[in-house]
Amino acid sequence: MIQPRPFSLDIGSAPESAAQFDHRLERRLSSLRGQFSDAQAFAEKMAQGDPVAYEVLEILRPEEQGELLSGLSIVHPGKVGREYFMTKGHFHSVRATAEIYYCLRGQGCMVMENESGDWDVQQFLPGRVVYVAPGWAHRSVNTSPTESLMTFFVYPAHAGHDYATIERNGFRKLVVDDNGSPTIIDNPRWSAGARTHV
Ligand code: S6P
Ligand code: ZN
Repeated sequence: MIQPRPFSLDIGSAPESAAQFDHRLERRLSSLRGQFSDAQAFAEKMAQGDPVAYEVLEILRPEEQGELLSGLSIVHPGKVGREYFMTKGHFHSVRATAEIYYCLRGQGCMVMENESGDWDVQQFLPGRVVYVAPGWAHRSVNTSPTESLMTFFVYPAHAGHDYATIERNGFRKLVVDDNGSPTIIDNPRWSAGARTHV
């Protein structure tokens, strides 16, 4: 068992010092297969290699109530067709758990939706906090053409992850590049009928 002990992290001055983190997860574009609306653009991008779309640096703690999990999410710049590189996105398995994201670098947005039919998109700018309310699925999108989007996240350690619900239909909304401007559009693949509660 990891004994509860206080600790501190330097994320303001040296967020790239990965040595502070216990675990590094790398997600390549292939792990987002089926999530981009332009299948041909996805195939073309994959033919050029399978780039790292994002990384997650985590502090490991016991996944139990009372603890908090925290770390850095780093979404690299890139596009598949008109859609920007993004995270897979998920609901928390324990729906009644929230999450805080603090943007350190870059620009982008957090796409969110709940199971009551509501959706929301909040902008990420350095210094801005985005609050993901309990019951809201969330996906980070990097809208910068050149810079990685770096955010610090913290959430209850017993939250768990439900990726399957999002993998089935994606999010209701997509963020696409419209002549250089990030624009929110409906996801043609999303259908309310196919959505099931877990
Ligand atoms: C976990 C938290 C983040 C994400 C990370 C990658 O609850 O929201 O650590 O895991 O931003 O996103 P995803 O959707 O691949 O887990
Ligand atoms: Zn989360």
